[in-house]
Amino acid sequence: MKKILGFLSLLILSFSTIAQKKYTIIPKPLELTPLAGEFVIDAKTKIVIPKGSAEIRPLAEMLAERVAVTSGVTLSIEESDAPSNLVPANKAIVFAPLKAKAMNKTLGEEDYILKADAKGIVIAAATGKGEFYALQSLLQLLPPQIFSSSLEKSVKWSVPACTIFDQPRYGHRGSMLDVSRHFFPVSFIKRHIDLLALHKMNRFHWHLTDDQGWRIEIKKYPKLTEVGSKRKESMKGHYNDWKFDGTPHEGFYTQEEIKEVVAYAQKKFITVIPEIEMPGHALAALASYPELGCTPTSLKGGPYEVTGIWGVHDDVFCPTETTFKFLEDVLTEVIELFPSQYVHIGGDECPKISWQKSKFCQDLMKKEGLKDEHELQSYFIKHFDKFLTSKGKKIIGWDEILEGGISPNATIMSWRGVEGGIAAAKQNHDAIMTPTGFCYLDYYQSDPTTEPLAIGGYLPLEKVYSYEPTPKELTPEQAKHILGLQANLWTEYIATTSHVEYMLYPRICAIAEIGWSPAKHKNYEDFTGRLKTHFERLKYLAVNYAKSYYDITA
Ligand code: TNX
Repeated sequence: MKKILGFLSLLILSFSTIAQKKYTIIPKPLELTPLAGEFVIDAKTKIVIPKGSAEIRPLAEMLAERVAVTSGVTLSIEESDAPSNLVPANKAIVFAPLKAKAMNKTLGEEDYILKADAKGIVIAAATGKGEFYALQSLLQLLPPQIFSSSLEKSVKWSVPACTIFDQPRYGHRGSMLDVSRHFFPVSFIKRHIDLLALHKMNRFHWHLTDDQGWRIEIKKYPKLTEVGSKRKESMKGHYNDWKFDGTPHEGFYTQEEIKEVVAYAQKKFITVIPEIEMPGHALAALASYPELGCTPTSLKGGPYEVTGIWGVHDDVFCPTETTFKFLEDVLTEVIELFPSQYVHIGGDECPKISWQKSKFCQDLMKKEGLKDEHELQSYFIKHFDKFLTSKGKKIIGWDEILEGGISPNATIMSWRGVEGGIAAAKQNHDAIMTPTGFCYLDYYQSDPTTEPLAIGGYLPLEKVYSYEPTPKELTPEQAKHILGLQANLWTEYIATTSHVEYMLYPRICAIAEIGWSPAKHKNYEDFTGRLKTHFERLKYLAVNYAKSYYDITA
């Protein structure tokens, strides 16, 4: 008897794991109810969209395109008057627009419902964005070959039956890419955006300026790209033991290219947030326009140069009228290009030496009643907070902008740990969490002796996944200021696009799940179980994910 019971429970267990394996969506949906059966896409399947919906047609086309490329079947797209019935039928995949309530839920702008059974599929949302996320889930319910770029023979294009109600936990699910230390072409930025969308991430923070290169065309100041986007050579090797590589590095995005990327991201429901660094990390700008520094030449004595050395540099923007006018002009062009409500103005790692040595700065501090250089930095940031607020924008700054007094409308990006985010929330300011210990994907993900050279640190996948963005010490009211989290990729040691992907994947999948799924559902084993199928998807997408992780899911 015991033996039979044991055998039966083993059978049930293996059935349930098989059942679980069919539903391997990353990030994990809020509610997913497995059902028996499956829907199989074939030549008779049609896609139904609401009549005249300019927003939904492209989503139907995206689905049809995937199916056509991988299966060779061309699905018809039909318009219907009222495809708002939530009962799957007629071998159709129906995009149903829902205004308010459905399945006793009130749908927010990123929420969706997906129902699949043997008769068909209905995906429903109140907005195009919700429908888009439903589509991402539908693609992940299909076999991984759906992501292939060529015809995949002998695949059964089945979707396991289920009901999903899904909703994100946080509003900011971001990825920051540093294109200053190394430049990456528009084609790669678009691919990066596609992959973020697959993971239901919604913010792309584009770090466009730094000491090592200015990467955005500004019409009024052409030297920013003529001079500032080029450096003679770069540091090679680690801090303790480095040489110059003797190879020039350059690149920038024209305004036309920026517009192209922003429009592309919009179609994938991703907001692009530009970052223009100030007052520190400014050497590329100073090399282009030396009058923006506190001295005519660099503190070392020679001319300002776009540096190839990583780290923090002492030459920074001087808070003069000339600099303020320059940065206002730059930001005026920037906000024309980026519809994002937010503009990131940097604010991190600004050494104060040049300000301490400058008579102009010391006089300005006396005149304005500023007691130290931190307050001078705050005066600088507040000026641009006011400027951008007057243009209807909001600033984001790295957590150093808390020092010397926070700007009235600033959102804090907490990177030197979580304290900045906590302090911001306690002062009724919004915060985005990007602590180095959990979100810095430029850190080693495995044994440094076998990994490509990285900046340092140690941040394996499991540690990333363990991150909880809302600090316990906040009251529920204060916790509302935690807008979400972000994976940061600084690229001092990352020179190629395939290396970028190696550092991002799969760790950014964990960031995506933390941003989307409720904390109470967090389960590392379950996540890595789903990751096994996700690796197949990434393989078909030709993503150079870190293969070392494959074993953990075997
Ligand atoms: C600190 S994070 C920086 C970057 C570096 C990064 C390397 C931040 C706001 N500033 O300039 O690239 O560390 O991990």
